[in-house]
This record gives sequence, structure tokens and C-alpha cells, in this order.
Amino acid sequence: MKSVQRLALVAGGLAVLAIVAFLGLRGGADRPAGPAGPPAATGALYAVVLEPQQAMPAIGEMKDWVLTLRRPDGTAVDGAAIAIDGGMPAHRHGLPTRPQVTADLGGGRYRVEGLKFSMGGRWELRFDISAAPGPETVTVVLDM
Ligand SMILES: [Cu+2]
Repeated sequence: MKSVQRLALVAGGLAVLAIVAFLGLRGGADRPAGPAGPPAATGALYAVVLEPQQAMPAIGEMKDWVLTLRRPDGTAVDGAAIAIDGGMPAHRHGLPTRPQVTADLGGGRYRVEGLKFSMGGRWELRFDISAAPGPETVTVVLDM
């Protein structure tokens, strides 16, 4: 094999590797809270969707959120007691504030106040839900 041909082969191989690496990186960057929709999670008893009341808050901004609580079949769940906890597992710290459900808005919707994300990265919010279907903790993942 001529050295020019060998060089072309090596260059081709590197290009393929670069493309594979690029696609691999892209594939790894899954965003649960992106254009695909608001942060959401479904457990055995409940499906939870968390939406900012207005625009998505910036880092460090305290905004009200609306949590929608449904059975997995889509039936709205009213009258639930919901406690909120969470943090950043990768940083091993909890939430910077103590968010609470402050109002049952009806139709399975609840107002959440006091939620703040103090830095960018992946956050987990655990909702301890107690209602007629039973107790369950549903974890929502958010990328800020
Ligand atoms: Cu952190």
C-alpha cells in the first residue's frame, strides 16, 4: 500500500471516530425538562407534571409552580397531601429552600411555592403524595 493511500485510510478512520464520538455525546445529553415538555414523572399510583406558573425561572429565581396530579389513567386527583423534598444527587446537597404546596386549585392542580434552583445542573424533586389511591413518592428530574 502506498503511503498516500494509508494516510487517506487513517484520515477516514479518524473522521468516522469523530462522528461516532459526536453522536455519542449528543445521545448522552438527554434533557427531561426540554422542548419535549415540562418535568414529569409517573409512578405506580400517580402521574405528576410540574409547570412554572409563568416562564421557566432563571437560576436562583423563586417562582410559583403548578403541580398536576393524576392517576396513571389520567383521572385528576384532588385533596392530596403533598410534601416536597429533593436536591442535587451529583453534588450531594438538598434543596436551598423548603417548597410547599400552598393551594389545592382543583382539577388535580396544586400551587407550589418556595421552589428555587440555586445552580445549574440536574435536580431531583421528590413528591410524597398521600391521597385516596394511597401513599407514593414520585421523583421528578429537572435540568436547569
Ligand atoms: Cu449543586
